Amino acid sequence: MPSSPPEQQNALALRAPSVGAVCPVDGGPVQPEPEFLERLVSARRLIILGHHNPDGDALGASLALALALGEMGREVQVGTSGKIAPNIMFLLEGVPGLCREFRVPRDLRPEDWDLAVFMDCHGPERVWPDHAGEGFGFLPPYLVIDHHVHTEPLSGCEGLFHDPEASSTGEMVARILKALRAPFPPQVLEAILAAIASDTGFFTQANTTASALRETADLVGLGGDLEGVNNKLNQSFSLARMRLLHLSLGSIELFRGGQVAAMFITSDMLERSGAALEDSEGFVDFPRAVKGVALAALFKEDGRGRVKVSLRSRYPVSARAVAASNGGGGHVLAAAYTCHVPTCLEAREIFLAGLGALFQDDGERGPG
Ligand SMILES: [Mn+2]
Repeated sequence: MPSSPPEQQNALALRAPSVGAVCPVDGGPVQPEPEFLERLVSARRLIILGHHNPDGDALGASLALALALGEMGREVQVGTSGKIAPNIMFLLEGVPGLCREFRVPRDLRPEDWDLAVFMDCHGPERVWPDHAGEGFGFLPPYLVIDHHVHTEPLSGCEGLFHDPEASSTGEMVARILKALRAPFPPQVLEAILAAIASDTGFFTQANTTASALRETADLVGLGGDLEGVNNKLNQSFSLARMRLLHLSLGSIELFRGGQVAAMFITSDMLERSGAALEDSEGFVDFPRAVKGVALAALFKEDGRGRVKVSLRSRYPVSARAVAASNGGGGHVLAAAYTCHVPTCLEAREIFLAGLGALFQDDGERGPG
């Protein structure tokens, strides 16, 4: 390597330290704007809404914000639509009445609320997807707190706290509560930890950033109980879920030379196991765990003429791109879409045909 003058070496060293660690002196995670916080706390009566079929992040982040704002003297209701996964129902213990289902947007009387806050999604069309065509102009003014990549513009939104780099909406709520100097009682700690743990696969996925771990460390320092959250989230399943898992695991098929895995939950499997569709939370991680798989799909018959498809991928394959080409969306490595056919078999054919040139087709490998 030719030697360069000392000053040039220094400049290079400053620009690109390739060995050792340089701690960033600025940067850090995106913080909520003061105007956003002002809008949030100026409301007296708030309705906080997570996306349809809330997961641990949507529900945990919503409850944490609601509990903290309640402690600050606000009148707060958490609203959900669709089904709450059984393993996150524990979050509702000890907070009777705080969370209630709003089956359709008309259940929500806008005159009852000064402000709505949409959590872990970009607006009302993600809370009531079946009503998107009707418009939501009658809703109260609203804010959005979300870490998903938004592909469509937000209409009617008065304030946005958006950080696609955040591990979870729960992590963003922790930043908000710190900025507000809000209290962190045990139930707020539990709800935020459950939210971050849910969205990071209990701190194992690529979105387990330094910022997510720092926020988690602060919550544990305040008395947060990670072991307790793990026991409730991951060690409290029903026997029906285990029976469904047994049936579904037997259905795994590999395609495209073993790079694509598919797993199925049919109406028949649900009937035989006695489980409900929401008992299948996390099942898609099993086909993804097969060595060599870069894209995993879990097909679920919903009994109403549709098949829900959950996708997980490994870098550089984008689950989101596959979901988007089928009318869905999500994160790069975790996405979903709905296929408007009644059976897994039909949805599988459409899925495989749509993969196009994404993988080399070296022939198919199925069970047996
Ligand atoms: Mn989330």
